Amino acid sequence: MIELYTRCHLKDFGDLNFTNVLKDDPYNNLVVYPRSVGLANQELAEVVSQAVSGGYSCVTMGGDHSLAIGTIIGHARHHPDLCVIWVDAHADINTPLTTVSGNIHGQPLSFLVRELQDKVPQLPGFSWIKPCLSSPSIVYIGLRDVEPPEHFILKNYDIQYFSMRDIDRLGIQKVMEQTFDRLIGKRQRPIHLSFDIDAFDPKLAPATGTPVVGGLTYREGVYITEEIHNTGFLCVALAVLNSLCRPGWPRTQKSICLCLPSAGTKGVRHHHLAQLSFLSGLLSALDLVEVNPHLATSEEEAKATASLAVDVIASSFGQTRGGGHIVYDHLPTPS
Ligand code: 4U7
Ligand code: MN
Ligand code: MN
Ligand code: MN
Repeated sequence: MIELYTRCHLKDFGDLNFTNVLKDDPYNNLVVYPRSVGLANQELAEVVSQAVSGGYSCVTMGGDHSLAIGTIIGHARHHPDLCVIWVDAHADINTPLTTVSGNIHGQPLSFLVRELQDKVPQLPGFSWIKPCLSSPSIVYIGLRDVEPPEHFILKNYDIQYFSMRDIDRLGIQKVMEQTFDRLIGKRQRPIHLSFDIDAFDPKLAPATGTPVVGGLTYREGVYITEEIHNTGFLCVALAVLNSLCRPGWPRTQKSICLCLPSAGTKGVRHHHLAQLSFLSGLLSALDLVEVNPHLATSEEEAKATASLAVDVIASSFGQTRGGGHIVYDHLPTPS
C-alpha cells in the first residue's frame, strides 16, 4: 500500500525480539523495568543507525514511546544535527525523579536532552545512553496533558510547544510554519518525527494506552505529515531550480513555492514535479507509537486506529489528499 501510494522503495528490517531482563527491580521502588527497557533500546539504536546509514528513512512501529530513546540515539549517530517533531497529547519529558506513574514511556525525552542531564539520574541498564539533543531542537505538537514538572522543563529549557489550545488559536497551518521556522529556518536538517497516535482525538484513535479528550482531527494530523513531506519537496525543488536557474532567481523557501510553476516549459515542469514527488528529503526517521489493538473494545476500534496509523506513515512519505502522488501523464484516447 504505502509503496504504491508513495513510490518509495521499502526494505523491511524485520521484527526485533527483545529479551526481558529477569531480575528487573524498579528504580527507587517506582520506575518500572529499567533494565529491560534500557537493553531493548540499546539493540534498537543499533538497527536504526544501520538503516539510516544505509540511506533509508527509518520507520519504527511500536510499541510504547520509550522506544524513541533508541530510535533517536540511533538516528543521531549518523545525523548528529537532527531535529525532533514530537506529536503527542503528552510531553514525555518526566525525569525518573519527577514521574508519578513510574512508566518510562512518560520519560524518554529526559534521557536525550543534553541541558537536562544534571537532573537525570542514571537508571540501571541506561549506562550506554548518550544524550544527543539540544532543547531548542525539539518542537511538540498536540499537547493537552502536561504535568507540572514537565511544564517547568518546557518553560525553563527553551522547548517550543504547540498545545491543542495553540492549534485552536493559530490553526494548524501557522503551527507548521512556526515549527519549520524554528527547526529548519536557518539551516536544513534531518527531521525525526516521533508520532504518538494518542495525539489524535480518542474518537479516531481509541486503541491506545493513555487517551486524552480534545485531540487532533484527522485533517490536522494528516496536514502535519503532509507538510513534513513537503519540506523534502521544497529542498529538492531548490536543487532543481538552482540547476534550471536564471541569475537573480529568488531562492528563499517561500518564494520557491511561487516561482516553481514557471520553471521551464510545461512538459519539463511536469516531469520534474513527478520525479520530485516521490523523494522525501528532510524526513529521516519516523516513530509511530502507542497503537495497541489489545486495548480496543471492538474490532472496529482496532482497525480504525491501525488504519489511521497507516495514513500517518503514508502521508509522511508523499501520499497526498490532492492527488498527484502517482505518475499519470496521459489520458486514454477513445479508439
Ligand atoms: B505516552 C504520564 F502520568 N505523563 O508520565 C506519565 F500522565 O508515550 C503519561 O505519551 C505518559 O503515551 C504518556 O506516565 C506516555 C501520565
Ligand atoms: Mn505509552
Ligand atoms: Mn508519547
Ligand atoms: Mn501520548
